[in-house]
Amino acid sequence: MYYSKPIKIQPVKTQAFTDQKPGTSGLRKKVTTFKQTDYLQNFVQSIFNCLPKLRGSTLILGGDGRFYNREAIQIILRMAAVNGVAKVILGQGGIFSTPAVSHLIRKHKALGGIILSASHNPGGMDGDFGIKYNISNGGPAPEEFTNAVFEESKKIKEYNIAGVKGIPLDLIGSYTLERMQIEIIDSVDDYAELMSQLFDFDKISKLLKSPDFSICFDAMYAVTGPYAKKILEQMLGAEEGSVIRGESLPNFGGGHPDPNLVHAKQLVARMYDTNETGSTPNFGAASDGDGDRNMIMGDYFFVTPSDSLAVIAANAKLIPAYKDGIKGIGRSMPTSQASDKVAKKLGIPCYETPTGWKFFGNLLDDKRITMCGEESFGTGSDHVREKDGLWAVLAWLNILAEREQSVEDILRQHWSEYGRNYYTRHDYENIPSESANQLIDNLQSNLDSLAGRVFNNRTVTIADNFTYHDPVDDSISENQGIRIIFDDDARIIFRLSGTGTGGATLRLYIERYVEDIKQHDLETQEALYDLIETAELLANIIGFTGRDEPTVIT
Ligand code: G16
Repeated sequence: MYYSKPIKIQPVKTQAFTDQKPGTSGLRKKVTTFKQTDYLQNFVQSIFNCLPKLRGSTLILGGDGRFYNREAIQIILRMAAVNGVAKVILGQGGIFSTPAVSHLIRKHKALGGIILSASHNPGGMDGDFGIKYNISNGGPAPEEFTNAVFEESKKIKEYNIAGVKGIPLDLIGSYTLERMQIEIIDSVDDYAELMSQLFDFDKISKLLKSPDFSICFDAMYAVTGPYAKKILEQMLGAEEGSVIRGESLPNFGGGHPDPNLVHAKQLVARMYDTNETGSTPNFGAASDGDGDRNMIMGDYFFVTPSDSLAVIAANAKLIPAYKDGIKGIGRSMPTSQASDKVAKKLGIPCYETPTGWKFFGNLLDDKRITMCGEESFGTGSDHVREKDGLWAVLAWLNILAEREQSVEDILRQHWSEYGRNYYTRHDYENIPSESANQLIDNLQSNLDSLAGRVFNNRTVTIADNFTYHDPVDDSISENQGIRIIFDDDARIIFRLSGTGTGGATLRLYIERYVEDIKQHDLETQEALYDLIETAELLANIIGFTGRDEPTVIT
């Protein structure tokens, strides 16, 4: 046991900051911003001040291991200790993936959890850092709470922090800080145990040990490395080396831990054999900084996140945890409508929510949906209240083990049954916020005149800014993205990202549904060419941003 020396606490006087407004998923800023005197402390105290049940509570704490993770953990522990928290369950070395925190909050019936991550944003001393509070259902705090924290952060005058040194973070065991108990646990064990309860590990293991089947999982030097090594290699028997870039590094090896075709270059090279080794794995996947995102690939084949959700939902009964069927599906508004087709066939509802996992929480808690997903490489189910990268990987492996077909064959069969939703997202990153806002304002002011107009032979049926009415708590979220919907169900959507830290990112989402199997072989950008042209024209992207092409296409 390690006991810190108790000392008398005096609140520390502080000046409020005006920029601590949480975005799509918590507060994300440059490390340099977080390292300003009192910046993190103010935000943490603001969270604590908004938690009436904090005294005597248990909190889960951990982060994705990015630069500043360890210092931030020590600060939060010292603050929790003198703000009345009874117990903190902490991941060894300060590490937990986001879905692991969500699981532990639920398992221990904790008041909530604090996750330190800027997700897929780059790390390192000039990179990004982030902090997010998850509530007792294990999910991200709803807007009502994050708005209250922001209001608190603008008027905060003092915070409480123990004047003791921190505790050693790397040794599993029980510690005491002031009167608060700290339990340091293995970061992976509980999560791995949960996965083994959901999926058919015997079947997956047989597949992974078969000489005809190999996988490549790219952990992008981020948090999932140890999780994937333990689950895929040690527990399921995938060949050693199946997990690449599996060490967790504070700067993610200098890369951008975003699992997409642009940033997961090493995985893409293997799956398309661009280095001409003469062999490709049968299945490929990548996960992001904090382990909640996933990208799924077959050999020479990319599965869009929207299709991935649809395929997992359509095949859910093949997975032990969902063998009795699923109750409903949730997807964010910009996510393709592929899962709507599955829901229709299954005779279950499909809910359309704004971007942000927090909007699925009520639907999951109310048992209206079992699975949900987003175009932004997020997929998950009611097993936790976060999206879950490795869960999606295991779901796919379980389906592959049952169906004994390739990833591509499964997709082609899916399209032949449900039709294909061609889908792309174009990101214009780091544009001046003023230009981005002007572009959106301009679009907004033209919306009323769009219905009925014809562009490239399509007639606009709906042009609006998406408003979500939560069917569970009746809350209303406005301005969630501009939608232009056409008479053939094609859609063009514009919104500004809520997760960036520099300037603004314009996201343009394009979708077109094609039922005819003879047209399922088009290249995606080609299939959507006329809609992309219409979108650029409608928004005058070049005029407002000066950019004639996106920075990232997924
Ligand atoms: C977060 C949210 C997701 C959201 C994504 C993109 O993911 O949890 O729900 O879809 O951001 O948001 P935006 O388009 O506003 O950048 P993560 O993985 O960054 O936590």
